[in-house]
Amino acid sequence: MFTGSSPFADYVDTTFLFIVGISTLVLIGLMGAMVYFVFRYSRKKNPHPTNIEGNLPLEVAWTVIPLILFMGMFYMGWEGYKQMIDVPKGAIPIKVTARMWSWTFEYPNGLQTDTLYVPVKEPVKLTLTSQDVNHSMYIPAFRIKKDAIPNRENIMWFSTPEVRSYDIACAEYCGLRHAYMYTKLVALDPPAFEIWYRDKSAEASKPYAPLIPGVSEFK
Ligand SMILES: [Cu+2]
Repeated sequence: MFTGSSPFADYVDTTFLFIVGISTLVLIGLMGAMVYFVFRYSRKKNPHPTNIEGNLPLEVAWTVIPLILFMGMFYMGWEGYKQMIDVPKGAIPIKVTARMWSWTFEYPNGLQTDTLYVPVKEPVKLTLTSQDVNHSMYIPAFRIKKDAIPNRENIMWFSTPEVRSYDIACAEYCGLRHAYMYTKLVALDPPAFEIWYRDKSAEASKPYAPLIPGVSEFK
């Protein structure tokens, strides 16, 4: 945990800690008050129940403070969501098809692979769908997840910070081999990516045109 990447990881982690922090404070406050009342108003100490009629400042406080806290959580969640749906212009479009129990990635020229190769630091836009049941594409290191649903296209985007590989998992129970529905995302240097893309396209007899503008100088 907290070694995430992609443009969202730090923001998601901060939001997560913020919510867990507030929840912890609320838990401690509630439990503390409960235990205090159990002793303070036990039968021994308070044999005759007192009837308490309203307390305006207290009622305003317990309405307004949680309202501010919860609106704060909502705001942070909304801000994060906006970053995730705001796909940068020029992102490399890749189609993702899920099925029981594997993933296929299709590049703009029709080249298909079962491992997702991308150039490092370039924004990538995934369009997800499914051939059978509901799946969900989850890249834990990037803190992003999106459902892949039959007859529907969902969008997500990311960019990778470094040259390395990352896990991709299915996060929606989709049958017997759901737990094995893993693949990898491999981030390559832009020239290495273009070489990979050119060679794989040639193998699959697909037309090749560079995906990253300005990276045509590789040998
Ligand atoms: Cu699945």
